[in-house]
Amino acid sequence: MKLISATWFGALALAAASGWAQSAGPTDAQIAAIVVTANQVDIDAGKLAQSMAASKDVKDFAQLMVTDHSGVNKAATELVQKLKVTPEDNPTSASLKKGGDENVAKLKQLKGAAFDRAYVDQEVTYHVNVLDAIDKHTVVVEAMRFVPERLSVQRGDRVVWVNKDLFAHTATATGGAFDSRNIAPNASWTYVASEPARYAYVCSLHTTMTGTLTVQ
Ligand SMILES: [Cu+2]
Repeated sequence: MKLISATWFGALALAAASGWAQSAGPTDAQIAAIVVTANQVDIDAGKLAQSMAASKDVKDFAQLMVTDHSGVNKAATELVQKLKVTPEDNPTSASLKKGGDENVAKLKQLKGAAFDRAYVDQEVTYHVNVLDAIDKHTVVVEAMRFVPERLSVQRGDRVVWVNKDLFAHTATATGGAFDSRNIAPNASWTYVASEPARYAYVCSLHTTMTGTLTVQ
C-alpha cells in the first residue's frame, strides 16, 4: 500500500502525531480530510510565495509546490471518490488548517529576503517531517535487544537503528546483505531496504541479539 500512503501524504503519520494513535485512530473519511487539508496548506503558502518571493529560485520552488500538491490533491480526490468516502473534518484537519493559516499570516508580515528565508524554512521542516513519517522506521537498540525485534517495511523505506545502550552494537544481516559495523552509543545507522526479502540479522558483538527485517 506504499503508493496510497505516499499519495495520501503522510496522513496516518500526521494523525498519529496529533494523538490519534492512542485512540481508535481516524476513519478513512477523516484521513481523507486530513490529506486534502495538508496539501491545501502547502498550496496556499506556495501561492503566496509565488507573488511575494524576492528571488527567482524561491518563486520557482513555490511554483513546484503548488503544481505538485495540486496534483496530489487531485489524485487523492479521485481515490476518495473511487472508495466512496466523503471527507470528514476532524480535530487533526482543523489543527493543520489553523497552523497553515497562522503561517500564511506570519509570512505576509515579511518582505524580500526575510520572506524567502521564512517560507523556505517552513517548507523544508514541513516536508522533512512528512517524509520521515511516511518512509522512516526506527529500531531502538537497548538493554541488549532490538526493539521491535521483527520489523516489516516497504521496499525503498529507510530503517534507522538507534543505539540507546551504553556500549556499541551492530546490525549485521546473517546472509551478508547489510552490516552496520559498530554503532556507538547514541549513534544511529540507516539502511535503505531495496530488495524484497526476509533478512535475519544479529549484533555481531553480542550474537544473542537477533532481529528480523522483512522487506515487502
Ligand atoms: Cu551488541
